[in-house]
Amino acid sequence: MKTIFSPDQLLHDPANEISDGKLVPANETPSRAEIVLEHLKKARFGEVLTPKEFSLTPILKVHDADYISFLQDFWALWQAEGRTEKEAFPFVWPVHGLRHDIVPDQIDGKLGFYSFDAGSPMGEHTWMAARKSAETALTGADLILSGDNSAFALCRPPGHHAHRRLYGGYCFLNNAAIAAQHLRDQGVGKVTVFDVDYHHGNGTQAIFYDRADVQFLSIHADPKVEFPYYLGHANERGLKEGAGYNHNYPLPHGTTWDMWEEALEEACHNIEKFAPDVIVISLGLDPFENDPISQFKLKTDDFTKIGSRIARLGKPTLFVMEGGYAVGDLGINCTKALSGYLDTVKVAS
Ligand code: SP5
Ligand code: ZN
Repeated sequence: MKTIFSPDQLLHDPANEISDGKLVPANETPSRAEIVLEHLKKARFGEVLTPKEFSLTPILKVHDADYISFLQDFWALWQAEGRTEKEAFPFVWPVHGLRHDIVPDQIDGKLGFYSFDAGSPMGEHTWMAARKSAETALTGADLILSGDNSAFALCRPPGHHAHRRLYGGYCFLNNAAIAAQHLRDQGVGKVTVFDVDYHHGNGTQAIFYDRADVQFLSIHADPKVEFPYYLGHANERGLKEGAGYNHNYPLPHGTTWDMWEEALEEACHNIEKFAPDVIVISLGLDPFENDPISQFKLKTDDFTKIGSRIARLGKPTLFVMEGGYAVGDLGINCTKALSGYLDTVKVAS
């Protein structure tokens, strides 16, 4: 399995995030990608490619043009306001009862307009890193299109919380959705996006909610008690043509492998019924027991089992990295998921 990664993805390097009423050190750091890369190399996992360059076209299939312009122009606007801080946080949002049909001119208004949380610092290089992260996913999709049975897009910053025109949850561009849409546009009939991150993939769900050509499934902490709070319930089943093509498996805090596996089996059953041509895995490693922001209890070897079960679906599979913040264990957990997949594919073929 080839890995795709660009060192430019390291340029987004936030110092802090807002949590528990204060600024705390950022969880979503460049070291996350570095440690995964290091472990994949140590395991002689396969070739590491840098992503190809893409025009904005495949990104604009998923995100609105005004949102993309905002991400591109953010740093210039921030500086034009005379701001000297290295990163920006929104603090006001157009929630219920306020207008969201007029985009403010001023940067603080724009930051709130295009975000859903205050936990996703944006800096000078955020756009560049996010674009490269999306190109990493797109390059992975192209490998699948050219006949590779699997690929690993080492995306960072992550993507699954980003909506068509909203950032949040450390995500700016929805890498998995961009890859899935690209696969469709290049002639793949049906795509499944299966999200195993600890947090609900609200952005991906919203992007494909009214579509029958892209199935979305997510196993995650119950939004009643966990970020992103306002999406991810079991009764969200899709709309219009998309009705029946969305599946959420919210689980309680403290979930261990036994309960997680039950959801995995149900999800895999629904994937088999849908019979996709390609599967995109939103690979979050934050269900891990020692993850600093997660309350699931998966162990390192459980990631091997996840990879192995996905392999038994028997479809071309693109792995797209999402969350996972126990940096010391992230490399090994990610490698276990991917090698669990590969070892099972090898036995089968
Ligand atoms: C991609 C991804 O995994 N994004 C996750 C974003 C979660 N942001 C909210 C983090 C809140 C952490 N607060 C922990 C409080 C512990 N005292
Ligand atoms: Zn997560």
